[in-house]
Amino acid sequence: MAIKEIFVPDIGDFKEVDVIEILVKPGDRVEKESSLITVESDKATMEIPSPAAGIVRELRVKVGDKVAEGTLILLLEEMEGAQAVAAAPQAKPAAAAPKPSVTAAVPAPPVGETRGSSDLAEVPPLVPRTGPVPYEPIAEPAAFKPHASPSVRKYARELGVDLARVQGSGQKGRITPEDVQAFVKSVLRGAPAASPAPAGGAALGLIEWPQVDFAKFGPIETQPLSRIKKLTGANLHRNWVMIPHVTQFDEADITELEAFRKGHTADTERQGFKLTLLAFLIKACVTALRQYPEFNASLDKTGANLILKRYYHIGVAVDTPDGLVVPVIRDADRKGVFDLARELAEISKLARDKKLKPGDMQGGTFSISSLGGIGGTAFTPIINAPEVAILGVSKSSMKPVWVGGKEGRFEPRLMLPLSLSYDHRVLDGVLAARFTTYLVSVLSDIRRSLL
Ligand code: CAO
Repeated sequence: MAIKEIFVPDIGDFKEVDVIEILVKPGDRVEKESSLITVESDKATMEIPSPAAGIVRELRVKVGDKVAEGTLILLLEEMEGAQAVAAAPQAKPAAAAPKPSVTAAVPAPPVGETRGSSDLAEVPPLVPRTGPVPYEPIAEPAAFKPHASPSVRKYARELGVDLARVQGSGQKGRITPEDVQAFVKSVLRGAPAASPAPAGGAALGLIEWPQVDFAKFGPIETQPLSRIKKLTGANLHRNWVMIPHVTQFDEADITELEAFRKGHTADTERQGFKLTLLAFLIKACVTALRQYPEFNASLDKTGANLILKRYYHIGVAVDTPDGLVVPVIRDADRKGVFDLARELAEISKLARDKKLKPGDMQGGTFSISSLGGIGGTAFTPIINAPEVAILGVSKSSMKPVWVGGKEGRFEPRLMLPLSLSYDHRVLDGVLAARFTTYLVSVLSDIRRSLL
């Protein structure tokens, strides 16, 4: 039996496409028209079928490869009677068939067109296309379509899975066979399945997520989200949707605190670390959490009980090139400001070097997110569940503050903006205002937190 090379056929306007699935392995027997691989461009997903029946002898592409017309896909031991060795993209099932106006943008070559390359000189004419070139247009808002290859759609259909409810973990949010399996497992376990924004919206009875072909309006570039962004994004989304957030804003006069901090920076820098404002904020928060223990707490699974924690593990949001992480400083109540500053430097370095272990980010009881080194006057941080509150810190600035009562005067004071988001199921506005007022008083009189 002759070994034949199977190449990527003419794929219309697409110069280079990604291999996103390999549907066969060496030793597999394939029929004519069975799908061999799935490729994907910015706009389309298509399966390349076998132009002949035979046994797959050797794969020459792998997932993630970029291929173009003429790329060798595999070696096929052809069965008798098979002629054509150049594959042709397979038309999609009717449900995924494009609108005529869209397919017109990807013209099919004339029937019988041959290749110009000498390597491919022996390749017989392309199998004529029997249908439109597969093209998966981004649907208009009325018809949200999950991002999945035809074979994954088929797999989902066989299992009775509604792909709109499956979260895609592949490139550009594409749904993989493993995502479908994970979804089925989660349903069998009775766990609520994660769902992307559109399906989540549908579950809430909202209108569908707008699906826009941005490329229609100008040049675009697609950047896959980092693993950290996907993970934190899913957590933030859940927390934002499930926790009724309220944010209480306040300002602390840190004029004295800054003077104290600056007075010690040279000393700590000699010891090899920076005495940051954040270290004082951690200390002040612990003092306020001791005073208001409901903020150092979590709801239990039933939502009927509040679990007050007698330990103070403070999470600190750290920005890294791959996204936001929240390492935890343990037993912050038992550490001095200098120790906290030293530890902060260590964990933010570990975070940026991607060396944090999962345990370093667990067990937090309250979090602080500081954007003070960057700018802004206030923001609404999202609570880091199962915690019930988070403190956002913005950039301090000199402000004229009225001091001394009726006979007083304006004085330039360094004011630090604070934004406390809290879970309104657990904490009410009065308590939150008391917490921030107390925190402001602690920060304004550093002796209170240092004692
Ligand atoms: N007001 C004014 N200036 C401030 C300030 C504040 N609240 N906080 C810090 N600064 C200044 C510092 O004085 C320092 O200035 P110098 O370089 O002149 O000394 C500079 O900003 C950098 O501060 P720092 O080195 O002390 O770092 P930090 O404590 O502000 O932050 C860390 C450390 C890890 C929190 C920070 O690097 C970070 O990652 N911030 C982003 C947090 C984040 O992503 N939050 C999520 C927001 S919601 O998505």
